[in-house]
Parts: sequence; C-alpha cells; structure tokens
Amino acid sequence: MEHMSNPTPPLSPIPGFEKGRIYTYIGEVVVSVNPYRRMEIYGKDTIDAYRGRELYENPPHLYAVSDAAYKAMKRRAKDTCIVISGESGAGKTEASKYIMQYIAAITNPSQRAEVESVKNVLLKSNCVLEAFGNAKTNRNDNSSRFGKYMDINFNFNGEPTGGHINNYLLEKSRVVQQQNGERNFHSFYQLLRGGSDELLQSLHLQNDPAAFIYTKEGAATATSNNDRASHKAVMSALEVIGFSAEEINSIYQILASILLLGNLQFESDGESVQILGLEAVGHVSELTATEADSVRKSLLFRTVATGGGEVIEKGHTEQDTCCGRDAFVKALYERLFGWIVSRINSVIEVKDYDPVLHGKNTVIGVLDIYGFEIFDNNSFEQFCINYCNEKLQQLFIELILRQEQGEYQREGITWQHIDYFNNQIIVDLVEQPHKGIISILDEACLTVGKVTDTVCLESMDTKLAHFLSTHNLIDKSLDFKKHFRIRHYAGDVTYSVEGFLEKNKDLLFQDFKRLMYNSANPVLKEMWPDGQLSITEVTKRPLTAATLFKNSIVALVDKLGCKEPYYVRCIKPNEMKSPVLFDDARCQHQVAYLGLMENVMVRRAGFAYRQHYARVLQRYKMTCEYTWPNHLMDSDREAVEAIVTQHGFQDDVAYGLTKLFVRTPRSLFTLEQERAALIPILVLFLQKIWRGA
Ligand code: AD9
Ligand code: MG
Repeated sequence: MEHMSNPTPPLSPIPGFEKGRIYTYIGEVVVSVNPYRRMEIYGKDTIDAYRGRELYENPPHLYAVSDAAYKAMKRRAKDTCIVISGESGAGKTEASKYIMQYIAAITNPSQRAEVESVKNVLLKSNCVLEAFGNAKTNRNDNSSRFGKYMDINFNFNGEPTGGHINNYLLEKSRVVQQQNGERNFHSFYQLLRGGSDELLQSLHLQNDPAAFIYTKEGAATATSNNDRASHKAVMSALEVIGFSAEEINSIYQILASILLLGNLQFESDGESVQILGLEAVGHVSELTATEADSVRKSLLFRTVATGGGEVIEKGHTEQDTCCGRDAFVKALYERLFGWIVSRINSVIEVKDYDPVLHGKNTVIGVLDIYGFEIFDNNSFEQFCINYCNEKLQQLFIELILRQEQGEYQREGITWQHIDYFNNQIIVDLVEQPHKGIISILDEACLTVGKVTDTVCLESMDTKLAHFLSTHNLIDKSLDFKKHFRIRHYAGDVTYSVEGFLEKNKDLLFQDFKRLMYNSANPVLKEMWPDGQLSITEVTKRPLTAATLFKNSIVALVDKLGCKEPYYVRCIKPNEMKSPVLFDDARCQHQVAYLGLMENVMVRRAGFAYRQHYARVLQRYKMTCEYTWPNHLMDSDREAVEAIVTQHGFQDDVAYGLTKLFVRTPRSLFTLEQERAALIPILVLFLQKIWRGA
C-alpha cells in the first residue's frame, strides 16, 4: 500500500496485485484494483476480523470502510454514504455488493425475524435489479446500465429496518439496438434460455435469442453469465422479495410482448401502412390483456387534436410506425424496470417508525452508478453517463477538501492549501442554464419545425463560443459535421450527435399510453397512469430526458452532500479482463483523472491517521511504561503524548483538541507491531497470575 503515498512514479508494477492485495488507502479513501478472479477475502473470518475495528488495525479492505461508515452512523447517529466510483468494469457493482453483505453480516446478532427479512430483501434486490438493469457491453460482461443509489435505514440499535432504492436513467435504447458484440439486458436471455417450455409456450416465445430481432446481436455473444442459472436465481429472488405469481407472470408477459413487437414487420403501399402477420399482434394483445384491434391501431395511427379542437386519427408513415413501435417497447421496458424498483421499495420501506418511540432513524447510502464510458460510438447515453461522472468527481473534490479542511479547523490544526484540477468548468459546459449543452439541446427540441441533429450541432458551435474561447473544452469537429468532442476529466470523448434530439425529446404517442392504461392486467395498468389523459389534456411540453436526468443527478448530489461520505475508488487494471495483467499506462491514467494524486498530496500535507485520544490510549497503552496498566496524568492527551514520545515519532504528529493526528502510517505500524509483539507476552503473564491465583 505504500505505493499510493509515493508520487514518483505514480504507479509502478505492483507485486501486491499479483499477490492479491487489491485494496489500499489514501487516508480513508479505499482504492481498489479489480482482481478479475475470485478472491478468498470476503468470507466469515475476514468479516469477523474487521467488525468494529478501526481503519488501520487491519490490511486495507472494503470491509474496513464499511465498518467506519457503520460506526459513524451508529455511534454518532450520523447519516453516512459510501460513494463508489471508477470507470466501466472497474468493480463498482461488485464492491457495492460486498459492502451490503458486510453490513448485513455484522447487524442483527440476535437474529430478529423482521430484521432478517429486511436484510434478505435488500440483498436479493441486487440479483433482480442486475437481471433487468445490467447487460454485456464491450467493456464489461455485467455492466450496470442504470444508476443505483440505495439508502439503508437503521434504528437506534444499528439494526437495518428498511431501505429505499433510487434508480437513475436506464439505458433503454439498448432494448431495440446494441452495438456490435454487445447484448440486450440480461433479462431477455435469461427468460429465453432459462424459462421452462411451458412458460415459453404460454408466452408465444421460442427458446432461442437468435429468433428475435432485439436479442439477435447478443445471441451468439459469449459471456461469462450463465443465463439459465440466473433465471432460476431471479425467479427465486422475486419470490423472496414478495412478488406474487401474477406479478412475476406479468413481468414475463411484458418481456415477451417486447420481443414479439420487435419482430413485427410493416409494409406500405404508399398510402397506408400494414402489419405483416397479424398473429403476433394477437399474441401481444393476449399478453398485455388488451384488444387486438387497439394494439394494431396504436401501432399504425395516432390521435391528434386539430387547431379547432377536433380529434382525428392520422395514419403513420412506415418510418413513423417503426419509430413509434421502438419508442413504445423502450417505454414498456423502462416502466417495467421502474415498477420493479418501486415494488421492491414498497416491501423495504420503513413502516410505522416513530422517532419519539424508536429514537433517531439513520441511514447509510450506497451509490453504485455507471462508470465513465468511452466507446467507438458514443451517443446521448454516454453523454449523460459521463456528465454524471463529472458531477460525482466534483462532489469528491468538494467533500474531500471540505472534510479535511473542516477537520483541521475543528481540531485547531494549521491547514496548507493544495491546488486541485477543478472540473467545474466541464460541469458548467454541460449544465449551465441558457448556455450549456443541455440547454441548447432542449431549445432545439422545443423549436417548432425541423431542427436536425446537425443544425443543433451548428448552434452549439456559436452558443458555446464562450467556452471555446476561454477553454479548449469542446471541439465541434470532426468528420461530416456529425461529432463533437468533450475534454472530460477522464479523457476526451467524441460524441456522435446523430439521434441526440430524438433521445432527448423521448416522445411516445399518447395512443400507446392509453392502450396500456386500458389493459385488463392491473400490473400493467398501474405502470401507465398517464394513459388516462385524453389527447387534449396532454401536457404539450414535458421535460426532456437530459433535463430530467440533470435534475435527478443534482438532487442525488445534494443528498450525498449532506451525509458523511466514504469513498471507494475503483481501478480497472487492464482491458482484457485478465487477472494477471497490470497495464501501467492505463492505471496511471486512472490514478491521474480520479484525482488520486491530489488526494495523496492533501493527505501528505495533512495527516494519514487521526483518532480520539481515548481510543489511541486504549489500544496502545500497553506499549508504554507510563500508561500501562493505567496512567496517572491529567488527561488522555498527555498520556498519548507519553506513548508518542516513548516511541520517538513526536515529529510525525500533531495534537488536536480531541484527536491525535499522525502524518505517516509508518509511525502507526511501529505501534501496531509493538503491540502485536507484546500481546503473547501479556497473555502468558495473565495466565501466570490466573494460575497463581
Ligand atoms: V459498470 O460501470 O457497471 O460497466 P463496474 O460496476 O465498475 O462496471 P463490475 O463491478 O461489474 O464493474 O465488475 C466487472 C467484473 O469484474 C465483475 O463482473 C467481476 O467479474 C470482476 N470483479 C470486479 N470486482 C471483483 C472482485 N472484488 N473480485 C472478483 C471482481 N472479481
Ligand atoms: Mg456496475
């Protein structure tokens, strides 16, 4: 772990990685390197070793930071959060699961049934959300295609009483199209490969992903996921969480409808559009509990209100039919996902909690969101994902600085300012009202008439001139006026502007909403409350996808900002998913953009370790003749001074009002070693006394 505190060179080949030492610290920030292999460091013994211990008492581990967050929450009644960041495939989701498993393992020692059941649902929810929200991408076989923030609620005893999951912008475009070598969401393959013949028959499906347009691309794609086993696990998780048989069936009916709708073919004779093969329409109507003729009509026509208030049906062009259908299935999937999350929330929400009766309710939040992405072709989704990562980087900078500064001020210690690379300017470039990229996109979407993606790109060029002139942040370039490039904190990303406006508008004909609202299936109906509006009541200008996303991320950052933060920074060691390859250049790049060097510098200017005097004393008093077994000094602080002086590292510490600050971990290791050496002697000594008595 020493390498992190040595800035030159930033990261040289690390023997630790091959030996399986995948965690290190910068202060309290855990830096983790994805091992790409199963590690024997998450078992019960390890959990026991970390339970209730301080950060430096054990080798670096996720469990230590989880314990720190838990202790802060329990002892000081603080809301805390653990923010996990890093690029796609760096290990965020795995880390979030280990954190949750740890918290589950160390709570509720008395095994109270209601607490166990909350824990069980929290743990099982991962499996379900991953099935519906993750997919194989070219970066990660199990890539999160949605952002997840989970609050776990605790009562005054520190036992989990419930939780709440917030999900952020599911990448729904994946339902209809995937890049070469990628897959649709796992859920489709799990159903097709794992569903029983009987189930598939009832859903009018073949058990072959290659038979469906939406799953064809991914059908032959090798993945490390076992779809059949996962299907079983998801079914059982749904049951454990409390989904009824009808609800589970409805979920599969929706998935099947999507696949069948995707296979529909349309034909135009120049005047009107027809659906080829009406049998499938019949199946969709059966699966969605709607009228076959209504399904057909929603696909081919849209109801419009004329200027005079008259309502008429207007036939689609063939292209509109396809686009309308794609928008419909994307919305079906997105709403299904949203409904699953809210259904889980309804099970785990804290009920009947009376703060007067039960004491303060505190939370630990765990954030696992999609990592920074650069693909060959980057679209609107990558733009949103990367903007979100910019926001989180902002938060990291602010909190880490604020936390340090605040701590030194509170304890009366002089603080030395360290300069950071501040990515605020890139955040502004994207989100600034009236001037940023999102505003320009929104304006283009609201403009009546044909504003194309290219026209929008042109207007970016003029409107973003103020950014261009002062900072070389955006580069409207390159070939054929279809791209623009942003200098993100984590690297340059070239976005293809094609489809940006359509994805931002995110239009769905009201006819589809009404169709679903009129379904005889209550689950489906519940997902489409806005379908009850008639065409004349529909709000004309709903918020755009980018603005909705921005608002949700701003709210998230606010939420995190008022909690005590703990950080896990994940690093991807190589592009090959190899357990033995440590690509220096790739790692150095990540270390640089994650701001880890500045983080190290702040810690070096400051102190790596700080602890309350009483706690230092309790742990190390045996290593000093003046403090063992008890000290006779006026305060714990003086006793700690005696320990520090006896070990000769008085130049490496500062004495705060309530805490001892140690500059380098080395001093602490000396103490730890001495303590470890003394323990057997002490045990012998105590045994002698005991026998003598
Ligand atoms: V993304 O932004 O959602 O695309 P993540 O979440 O950062 O990404 P993930 O946790 O899914 O990455 O990790 C990718 C893969 O690395 C996993 O599927 C595992 O195969 C592997 N991995 C990650 N962390 C560990 C670990 N601690 N032990 C073993 C790991 N394998
Ligand atoms: Mg993930």
